[in-house]
Amino acid sequence: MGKIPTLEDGDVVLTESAAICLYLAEQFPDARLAPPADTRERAELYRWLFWLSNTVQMTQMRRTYPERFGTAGVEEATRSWPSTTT
Ligand SMILES: N[C@@H](CCC(=O)N[C@@H](CS)C(=O)NCC(=O)O)C(=O)O
Repeated sequence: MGKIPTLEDGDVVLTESAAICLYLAEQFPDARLAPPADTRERAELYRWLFWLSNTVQMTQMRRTYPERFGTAGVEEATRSWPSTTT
């Protein structure tokens, strides 16, 4: 089964959007896609990337495909999101 998104870069085949973002930032440092390593700003990048992939995506998947997951807890989880995401 195909997986979206998928990045192919030579021998590297990578899924997971957060991993792809970090990989691209490391491959193209001159583009300054990510703050420098070992900084508070870099930590914030990790925070939001993991929040998106661990919290938002899972809740959205449960909302989009309720037949796979059921709906228990979805409304409660969505209410806790910051207002900019609702
Ligand atoms: N955790 C993955 C989620 C990827 C994902 O859910 N992709 C969707 C399309 S945007 C998908 O493949 N949906 C089809 C399915 O789950 O069957 C990521 O961040 O890349």
